[in-house]
Amino acid sequence: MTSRPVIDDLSSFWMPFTANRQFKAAPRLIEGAKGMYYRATDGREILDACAGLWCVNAGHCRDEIVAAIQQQAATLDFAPTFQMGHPLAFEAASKVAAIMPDGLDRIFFTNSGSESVDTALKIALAYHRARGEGQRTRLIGRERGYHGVGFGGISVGGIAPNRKAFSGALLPSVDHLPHTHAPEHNAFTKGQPTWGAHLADELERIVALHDPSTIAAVIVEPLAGSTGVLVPPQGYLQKLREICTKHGILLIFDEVITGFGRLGKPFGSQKLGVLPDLFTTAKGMTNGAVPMGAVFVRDSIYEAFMQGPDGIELFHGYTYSGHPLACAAGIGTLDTYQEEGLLERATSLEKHWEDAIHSLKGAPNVIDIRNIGLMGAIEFAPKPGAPGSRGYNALVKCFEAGVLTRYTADTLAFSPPLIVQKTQIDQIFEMVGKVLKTLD
Ligand code: PXG
Repeated sequence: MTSRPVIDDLSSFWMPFTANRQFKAAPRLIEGAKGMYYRATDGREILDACAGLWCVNAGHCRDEIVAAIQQQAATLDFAPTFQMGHPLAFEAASKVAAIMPDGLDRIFFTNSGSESVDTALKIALAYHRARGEGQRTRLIGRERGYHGVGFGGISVGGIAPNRKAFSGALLPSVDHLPHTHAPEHNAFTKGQPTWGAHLADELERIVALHDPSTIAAVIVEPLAGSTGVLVPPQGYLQKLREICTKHGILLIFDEVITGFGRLGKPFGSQKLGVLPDLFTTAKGMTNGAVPMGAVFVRDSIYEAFMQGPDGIELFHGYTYSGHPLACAAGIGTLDTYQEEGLLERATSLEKHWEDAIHSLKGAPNVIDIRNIGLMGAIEFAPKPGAPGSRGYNALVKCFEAGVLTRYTADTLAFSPPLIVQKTQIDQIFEMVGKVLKTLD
């Protein structure tokens, strides 16, 4: 295959979550990838310290996944899953159900994290209605939560800029828990902070305010990822679980980032020791190779839908739910994870990772470092008069130095592919350390 020439017209593509003018004036373009590395269009190798966008958990262009997608594209490109089926969708669902905690193995396929979130919220509402509790319509999210960009997701989400332009059209009947970020108590904590479990008690206050019988579900990321890796305080998720159970409220964990090995167990809730009633996933499910997401649902929730008269039980779904290419990619990905022990590998690297990232304590402007599993974040003091500029400049300079990171406001986030070697972990933080010395 001949490679295409590098494009010089950047005008048509309206880039997502990007300062388009800034980017197009000084683009950073990637044209290839293998294993732990991207290749930029100028030929430089870039060490991937964030698994693309938290999704390429087995590393890039893995042979088994590539072959599975290629073969599937030539065998069955598309088949409907509305009133029809194709075997791969059932196989993919069963395989992934096998790594789920017992009792949480009914799977609704989507194409993204945003769709997974909106699907989970709709299942929660429809579940209560199916059981004769249709008055439970209220949803509780959390400040700083990121649940994608659908109207449901931004309504329960707590990222102010993502809501601002749409504030007149958000879902009604939503309330928010306070976020758990408290650097004044928890700065430089390794793993889960000891301070902050009481923040979950706010749920009792919100529940009492609205009356428990009106509340359908609470949705949180077990660990808030894209807002800057906020590790939940010890005991916090347990309290949320207890309060939800007490009041008959469904607990939804958004595991779009923490799913598929990021924290050293197949799912974050297993690492953190609390099981929700529904999970949302996407990212790591197909190693980023084909868009796919899924909602995992407790058997008892699924069964509640199967009690009525015969007919369509849930009026919801996507043309591409269970798309053959995504299913092939998902099966190839799961096989790769299992053959290489990747869903647990973060556990054996966690200490090395923790030591490496915390070695940057004391670097200029660093006010907090936090980590768990193979995730971590470095937070900077905002530059007076220019909040966010240190985070953005750090991202650009890291890319120039040869390492891909993510930033949100003044926080740099890290989540490398789970195949990362210890020497590469050391390289990541050496390069970042050098960059931090140059930030103004
Ligand atoms: N839930 C969570 C917890 C997420 O992190 C979504 C839902 C939405 O997924 P989709 O596939 O619709 O994008 C996400 C996505 C970042 C970054 O830079 C994070 C996400 C997406 C893009 C960038 O931190 N998270």
